[in-house]
Amino acid sequence: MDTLEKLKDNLQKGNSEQVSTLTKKAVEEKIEVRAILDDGLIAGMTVVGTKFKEHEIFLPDVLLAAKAMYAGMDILKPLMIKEGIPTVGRVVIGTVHGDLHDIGKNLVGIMLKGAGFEVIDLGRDVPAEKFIKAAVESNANIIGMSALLTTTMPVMKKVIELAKEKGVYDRVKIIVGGAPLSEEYARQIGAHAYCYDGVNAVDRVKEFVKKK
Ligand code: B1M
Repeated sequence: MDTLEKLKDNLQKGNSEQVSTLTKKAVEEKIEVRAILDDGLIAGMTVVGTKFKEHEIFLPDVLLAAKAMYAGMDILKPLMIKEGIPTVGRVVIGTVHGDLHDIGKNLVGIMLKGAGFEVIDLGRDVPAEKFIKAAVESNANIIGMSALLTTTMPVMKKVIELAKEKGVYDRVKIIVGGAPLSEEYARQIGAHAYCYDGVNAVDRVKEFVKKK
């Protein structure tokens, strides 16, 4: 088994210490950060999701896997954020109200920081009003929302409606992401862009900031 396969395997088992050690090993082996993320950590988490859906594993196992995912991300974070890049725009980011999934949102935040954006991370379970207030107070260019549950996707629409009501919608671009979302859904609720992963989010945000 190579290092990435071991990483994927240990993430599934929720072995935080092993995940930390193997992530360091992968970095030492000069494996690209993107590959460590996609083929090691995210690949492991995808298997966890499938097994959880099929009742092969249970919530405590998913929690352990999430903890292990953070152990790996802690190693990669400084490598993903390049130093000394000037701020090219400001993004308010958060996981919507009722939703506690923040791994994807945090990854997107790290990548945006790495691309030179100032990121104001509101965390998870964020009420609609808080997104709007933070965007107004910080004079942000972008609001980014994440949702991982079909039951919390509609909260994004609430935030967009509130942005329209408060006159924020025309001067701030709203991006949305998360596993259950789609381009179609984003269009339906009036988001300016759907982003399928962190790299895509960085590209879309760059486009918006350039156009301003
Ligand atoms: Co839960 N969970 N979970 N979970 N969980 C899912 C989402 C689920 C699909 C699992 C399954 O059944 N297969 C399912 C949802 C089903 C549905 O809605 N139809 C589910 C469920 C049901 C639940 C609970 C209800 C379980 C329960 O209590 N019975 C519960 C809900 C709690 C709540 O939120 N209120 C719950 C709880 C949890 C944990 C707390 C244990 C844990 C989260 C820990 C944490 O985040 N700190 C957890 C986890 C880890 C998962 C899975 C296994 C993995 C999610 C993840 O982190 N993926 C997940 C299954 C799955 O998605 N395959 C599942 C890795 C991450 C890098 O990907 O988040 O998709 P992702 O982010 C990607 C892109 O989507 C995109 O870029 C990221 C990087 O590539 N992206 C954005 C995301 N946000 C973006 C924002 C952007 C742009 C791009 O712009 C702003």
